[in-house]
Amino acid sequence: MKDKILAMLRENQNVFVSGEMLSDRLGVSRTAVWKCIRELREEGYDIEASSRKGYKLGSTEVYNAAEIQWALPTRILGKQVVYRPVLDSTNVLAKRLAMEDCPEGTVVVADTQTAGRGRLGRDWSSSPCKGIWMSVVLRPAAKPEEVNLITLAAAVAVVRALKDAAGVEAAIKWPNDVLLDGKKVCGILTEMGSEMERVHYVILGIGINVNQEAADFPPELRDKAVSLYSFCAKQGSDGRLFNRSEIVKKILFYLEDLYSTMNHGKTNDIIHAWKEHTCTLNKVVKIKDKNGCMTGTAEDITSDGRLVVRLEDGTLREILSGEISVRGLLGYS
Ligand code: BT5
Repeated sequence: MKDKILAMLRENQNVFVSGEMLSDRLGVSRTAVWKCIRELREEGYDIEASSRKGYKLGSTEVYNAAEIQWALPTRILGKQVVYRPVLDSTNVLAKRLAMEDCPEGTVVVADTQTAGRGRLGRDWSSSPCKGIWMSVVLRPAAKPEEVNLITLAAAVAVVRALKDAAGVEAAIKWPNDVLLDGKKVCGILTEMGSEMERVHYVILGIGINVNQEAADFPPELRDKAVSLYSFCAKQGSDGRLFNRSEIVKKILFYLEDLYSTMNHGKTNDIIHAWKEHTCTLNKVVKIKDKNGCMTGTAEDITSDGRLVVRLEDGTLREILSGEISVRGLLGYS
């Protein structure tokens, strides 16, 4: 019944709905309606109550599984959403669920991560209640070496979602960073369980800085990290905070579209979309790998997502993973 009341309030967001109407429609007493309203308030919903006018749902953000699933326009992704106020890492729980055979498209979100992870054992700073820390379980019909494309697809989905949510044009630094104004607004960590030829599951971890102010980042990140909110505030926005559930929905929507394109073998569409948004091609890049450091120009990416770099001696090198710095970005001048 609580869900039905919430649905009716949502249909009339920011408008009063009378208690009488709610109790008539649902065939329950006004007291029962009031009890549900109290529970919804306890869950964080901003519901104004007036003895004359009834109940009005405000627009304060609520971030939980039900909110993400409300009017979610997907078929697979997000059909199961696991929300936790606090987790060590959403990737860790998603991996456990994947190993327990959870349905494809299961999404894990947390308000806070105490041990958020980046790639190569690095940390991911996850300020409480201000970012999107989510992981999606996928089971692609792909070979392990093709999984790179999922990271590229996720970066495109994030760029599209940020554009929808805030009208911003974010840029993708190969392979997994999404930047605003040259600073990192999102990082993606793709992990998989596989055999030589077969992928069992992929955990796509996406971290987005949404509503942080500069002071919410540890001092060492303040020059290289940015949130959607602080970027928009600098551009002269009205200073409103962003609704994380809405952004998660948009990401899942775009990701599902790209993922199904990929599963239908149209990998070129992913590459094409990625190229539209990248800030890496035709730039001088520094590559760090186990053999040391090399400089070259990023010329292209291959159909499986490797970066093609022309080194200073004129030879071409394909990079599958690892670290690159792009001249002009994140401290490489
Ligand atoms: C990444 O690693 O960018 C992948 C980050 C993935 C985070 C998500 S959150 C949900 C899911 N659960 C997890 O535990 N992880 C995923 P990498 O390319 O290695 O970048 C890590 C580096 O980015 C760090 O060493 C810092 O320099 C910087 N960094 C850390 N936290 C940041 C933040 N919140 N915003 C911007 N940069 C950050």
